[in-house]
Amino acid sequence: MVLVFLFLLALRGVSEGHAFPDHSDPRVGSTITASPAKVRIWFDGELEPVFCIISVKDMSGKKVDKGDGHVNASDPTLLEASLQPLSPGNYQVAWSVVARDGHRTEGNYLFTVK
Ligand SMILES: [Cu+2]
Repeated sequence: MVLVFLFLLALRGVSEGHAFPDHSDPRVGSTITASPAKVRIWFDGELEPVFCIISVKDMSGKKVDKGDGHVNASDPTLLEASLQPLSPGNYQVAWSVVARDGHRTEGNYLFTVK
């Protein structure tokens, strides 16, 4: 009984490490003066490309990314999407990823184009 419990604890230890954003471009909450070509989010661990989603919308909910959101082929910690030309305003980036340990994390943030 005790051994089983210890074994479960060990498994749990191994499964830690789902991916969280480390930094992004544009940065969270930032105001930038030019329309960026892309949104890029770097995570603190490698992602499972098939299960990762990124979308960018304006405040009316209109999609402004080009629908090409993907994990970068040469950097499995980088999730990115190309953008249509953005007019001044606020934009929301939403992301949902699965890390190599199979755990999903998701979140969103805003940036402003001036
Ligand atoms: Cu995890």
